[in-house]
Amino acid sequence: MNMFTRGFQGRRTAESDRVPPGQYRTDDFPVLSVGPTPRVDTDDWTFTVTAETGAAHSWTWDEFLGLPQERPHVDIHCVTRWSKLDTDWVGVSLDTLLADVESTAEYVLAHSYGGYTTNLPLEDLTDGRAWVVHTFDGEPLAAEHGGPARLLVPHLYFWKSAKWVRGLTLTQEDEPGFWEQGGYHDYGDPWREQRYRGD
Ligand SMILES: Nc1nc2c(c(=O)[nH]1)N[C@H]1C(S)=C(S)[C@@H](COP(=O)(O)O)O[C@H]1N2
Ligand SMILES: [Mo]
Repeated sequence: MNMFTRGFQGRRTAESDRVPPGQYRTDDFPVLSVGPTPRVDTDDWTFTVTAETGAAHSWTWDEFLGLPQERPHVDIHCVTRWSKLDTDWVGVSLDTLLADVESTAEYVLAHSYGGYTTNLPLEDLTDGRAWVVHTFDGEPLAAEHGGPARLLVPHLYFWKSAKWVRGLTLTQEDEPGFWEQGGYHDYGDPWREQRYRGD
């Protein structure tokens, strides 16, 4: 069986090795939202990056769709212990969205329509590790999963992937977001099981 699996998967890491400690694999896509689902019309949608200097770059929906598009194929890990392998998205790399932003900030607070926030080191949004995505599995991202667009930062627990994202604020100081203020880990690396503050 093991030989067969290895032959079938070629050089790819075995699926069991892609599920972090304390997680189980699911093929479902559970919805986890703190409050009601905001309904954001793409005509009214903007995405704004605000540097610590106050300088801001904004994109309308059409401008955002006009940026180079990438197709991340990634595994996602929710702190409530489900992991979903091989998810397919379309969206814009944060490398693209941050390219013209002058900043020496080290942290980012992501803001969502509806008021949710989450904090990350700026570094974790660069080098092809994070996107603002608008399509899941070939379909426009459903509102309950964060449509029109959400952050996708698959190497951290999924609460860092802010749904209905409307902007990023770059800051010198780390400012805890919604769940981080509520006792979740500041960083949230699933491979180190950083679920709660102190883990
Ligand atoms: N705006 C917003 N983003 C959010 C959340 C939320 O409640 N509001 N929940 C977070 C949590 S805890 C998780 S696990 C994922 C869930 O995404 P999903 O509902 O698409 O599975 O979104 C994250 N992003
Ligand atoms: Mo979560």
